[in-house]
Amino acid sequence: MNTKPHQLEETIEKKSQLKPKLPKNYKVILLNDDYTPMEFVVDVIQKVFKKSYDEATKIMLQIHTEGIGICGTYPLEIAETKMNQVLNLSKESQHPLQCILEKI
Ligand code: TYC
Repeated sequence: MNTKPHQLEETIEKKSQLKPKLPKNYKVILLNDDYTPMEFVVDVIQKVFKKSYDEATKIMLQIHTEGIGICGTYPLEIAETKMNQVLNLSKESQHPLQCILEKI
Protein backbone atom coordinates (compact mmCIF):
# COMPACT_ATOMS: atom_id res chain seq x y z
CA MET A 1 0.00 0.00 0.00
CA ASN A 2 1.85 3.09 -1.20
CA THR A 3 -1.10 5.45 -1.46
CA LYS A 4 -0.19 8.83 -0.02
CA PRO A 5 -2.56 10.04 2.69
CA HIS A 6 -3.91 12.92 0.59
CA GLN A 7 -4.60 10.60 -2.35
CA LEU A 8 -6.51 8.29 -0.05
CA GLU A 9 -8.58 11.20 1.19
CA GLU A 10 -9.37 12.21 -2.38
CA THR A 11 -10.47 8.67 -3.20
CA ILE A 12 -12.77 8.59 -0.17
CA GLU A 13 -14.18 11.98 -1.05
CA LYS A 14 -14.87 10.91 -4.65
CA LYS A 15 -16.64 7.76 -3.44
CA SER A 16 -18.88 9.68 -1.07
CA GLN A 17 -19.66 12.14 -3.88
CA LEU A 18 -20.72 9.25 -6.10
CA LYS A 19 -22.98 7.81 -3.43
CA PRO A 20 -24.91 10.70 -1.90
CA LYS A 21 -26.90 9.52 1.09
CA LEU A 22 -30.64 9.96 0.66
CA PRO A 23 -32.54 10.77 3.84
CA LYS A 24 -34.47 7.68 4.91
CA ASN A 25 -38.21 7.77 5.31
CA TYR A 26 -40.19 6.11 8.06
CA LYS A 27 -43.72 4.73 8.08
CA VAL A 28 -45.83 5.93 11.00
CA ILE A 29 -48.02 2.96 11.95
CA LEU A 30 -50.98 2.79 14.35
CA LEU A 31 -51.77 -0.48 16.10
CA ASN A 32 -55.19 -1.89 16.89
CA ASP A 33 -56.40 -2.51 20.44
CA ASP A 34 -59.72 -3.50 22.00
CA TYR A 35 -60.36 -0.33 24.04
CA THR A 36 -59.58 2.91 22.14
CA PRO A 37 -62.86 4.31 20.72
CA MET A 38 -63.06 4.41 16.91
CA GLU A 39 -64.03 8.12 16.91
CA PHE A 40 -60.92 8.95 18.95
CA VAL A 41 -58.65 7.20 16.42
CA VAL A 42 -60.36 8.99 13.50
CA ASP A 43 -59.92 12.31 15.31
CA VAL A 44 -56.21 11.67 16.01
CA ILE A 45 -55.52 10.66 12.39
CA GLN A 46 -57.25 13.83 11.13
CA LYS A 47 -55.36 16.10 13.56
CA VAL A 48 -51.88 14.60 13.43
CA PHE A 49 -51.73 13.40 9.81
CA LYS A 50 -53.94 16.12 8.24
CA LYS A 51 -56.33 13.60 6.67
CA SER A 52 -59.96 14.22 5.72
CA TYR A 53 -62.68 12.62 7.84
CA ASP A 54 -63.30 10.01 5.09
CA GLU A 55 -59.62 9.12 4.65
CA ALA A 56 -59.09 8.95 8.44
CA THR A 57 -62.12 6.65 8.78
CA LYS A 58 -60.73 4.36 6.05
CA ILE A 59 -57.35 4.11 7.82
CA MET A 60 -59.01 3.49 11.22
CA LEU A 61 -61.16 0.66 9.78
CA GLN A 62 -58.09 -0.86 8.12
CA ILE A 63 -56.32 -0.89 11.53
CA HIS A 64 -59.43 -2.29 13.23
CA THR A 65 -59.72 -5.19 10.75
CA GLU A 66 -56.05 -5.86 9.84
CA GLY A 67 -54.33 -5.02 13.12
CA ILE A 68 -52.12 -2.20 11.80
CA GLY A 69 -52.37 0.73 9.40
CA ILE A 70 -49.97 3.25 7.85
CA CYS A 71 -50.90 6.88 8.50
CA GLY A 72 -48.07 8.36 6.43
CA THR A 73 -44.35 8.26 5.58
CA TYR A 74 -41.94 11.02 6.62
CA PRO A 75 -38.26 11.78 7.29
CA LEU A 76 -37.19 10.53 10.75
CA GLU A 77 -37.58 13.77 12.73
CA ILE A 78 -41.09 14.45 11.41
CA ALA A 79 -42.12 10.80 11.85
CA GLU A 80 -40.92 10.92 15.49
CA THR A 81 -42.81 14.14 16.15
CA LYS A 82 -46.05 12.68 14.77
CA MET A 83 -45.59 9.45 16.74
CA ASN A 84 -45.09 11.48 19.95
CA GLN A 85 -48.17 13.61 19.18
CA VAL A 86 -50.26 10.42 18.85
CA LEU A 87 -48.82 8.95 22.07
CA ASN A 88 -49.37 12.20 24.01
CA LEU A 89 -53.00 12.59 22.85
CA SER A 90 -53.60 8.94 23.66
CA LYS A 91 -52.02 9.22 27.13
CA GLU A 92 -53.91 12.47 27.91
CA SER A 93 -57.20 10.72 27.16
CA GLN A 94 -56.10 7.53 28.94
CA HIS A 95 -56.46 5.34 25.86
CA PRO A 96 -54.00 2.54 25.12
CA LEU A 97 -53.56 3.52 21.43
CA GLN A 98 -50.05 2.63 20.27
CA CYS A 99 -47.95 4.06 17.47
CA ILE A 100 -44.65 2.80 16.02
CA LEU A 101 -42.18 3.74 13.27
CA GLU A 102 -40.82 1.45 10.60
CA LYS A 103 -37.90 2.26 8.30
CA ILE A 104 -38.78 1.97 4.58
N1 TYC B 1 -60.51 -1.78 17.84
C1 TYC B 1 -61.01 -0.55 18.40
C2 TYC B 1 -62.44 -0.71 18.83
O1 TYC B 1 -63.10 -1.67 18.44
C3 TYC B 1 -60.86 0.62 17.44
C4 TYC B 1 -59.44 0.96 17.10
C5 TYC B 1 -59.11 1.21 15.77
C6 TYC B 1 -58.47 1.03 18.08
C7 TYC B 1 -57.80 1.56 15.43
C8 TYC B 1 -57.14 1.35 17.75
O2 TYC B 1 -55.54 1.99 16.09
C9 TYC B 1 -56.81 1.63 16.41
N2 TYC B 1 -62.96 0.22 19.61
